Amino acid sequence: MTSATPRWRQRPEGSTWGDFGPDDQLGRLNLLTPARRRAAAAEVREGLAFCLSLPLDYPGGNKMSSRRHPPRLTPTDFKGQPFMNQSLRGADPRNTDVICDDQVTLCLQYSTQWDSFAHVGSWFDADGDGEPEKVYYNGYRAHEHILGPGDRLLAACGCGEGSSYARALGIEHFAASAIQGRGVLVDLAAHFGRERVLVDHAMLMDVLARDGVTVEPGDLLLLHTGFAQVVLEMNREPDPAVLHGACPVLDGRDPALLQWVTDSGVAAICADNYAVEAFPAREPDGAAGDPRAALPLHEHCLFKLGVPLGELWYLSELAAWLRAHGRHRCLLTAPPLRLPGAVGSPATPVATV
Ligand code: UVW
Repeated sequence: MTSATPRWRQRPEGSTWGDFGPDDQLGRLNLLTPARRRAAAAEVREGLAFCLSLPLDYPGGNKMSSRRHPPRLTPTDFKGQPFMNQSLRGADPRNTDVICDDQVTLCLQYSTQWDSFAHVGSWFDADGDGEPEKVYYNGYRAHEHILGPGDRLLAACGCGEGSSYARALGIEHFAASAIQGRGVLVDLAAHFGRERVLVDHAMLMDVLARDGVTVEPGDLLLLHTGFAQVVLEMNREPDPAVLHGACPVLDGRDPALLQWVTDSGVAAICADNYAVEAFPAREPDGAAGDPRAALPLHEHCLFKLGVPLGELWYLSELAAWLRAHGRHRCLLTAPPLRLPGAVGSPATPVATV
């Protein structure tokens, strides 16, 4: 989506807006260059592949988030007939074919998922008129680019009343970029176990040092916390009381941690927990009434830097294999659905070692 006039006059402090081009919609995924993909491919030594997705009907139910429901499969309809186990003999008695054809109602951020940059924006005075407005990465606007029910421009996208549609920053841009590069796994679960621990910058650096993990610009960071394993063990009946207190989470309120995300050059952060960071984040220092993000790591990554976040990935088998073999890296291939206008997407990421 090219712009005749700049969408912003001032950018958030510490943001990368404009650095990848005035109309960029990929952020740090721009760092996944051919050279970096070749380096990632060099991590393939055994030819073993790991599926990094949960079954998409996990966690189960909607107790973890009342607005997100498990997928619901139904058959497509053909002239009033559900198209499951349909014989084609009706069309021609010689036909031996039996056909099934289905559809799904899918909350795109229910299970293993990517967050696009349209997932979290912020109130920010991008046009410098002294009044904040609702904006997203690189200055794309609510109601002009990111559309929801009641937005006039929905009709121009061919969307019906009550629809939503990201005219910019939709997940299809990530899909078209393919998201393939070097995954670097940090095994927080191996150090902190299954207790809820807020991992700040110092703790993360300690884990990196103790495990000899090096993170380089353009790496896709994989944070193994063990949370998805606990979810799996609950067998589609998640206990929110247990899960809200389970496994390490990043302390998104730690400025040093956010600065490390900036300085490290990571292209994306993917975790096997619910939101990568603690949600709600701990209360910040300073006056209680000061504006602040409830999800500060989301704000830093999705809104300011252009660093995609992956959530509820399944990393336990990969983490165990890497640990057993004294390795930390893999080739990671993780495109979302190429679904135009969506703000999130399930993924079936594959790690190859
Ligand atoms: C929110 O629910 C706002 O975010 P996420 O699913 O990315 O944790």
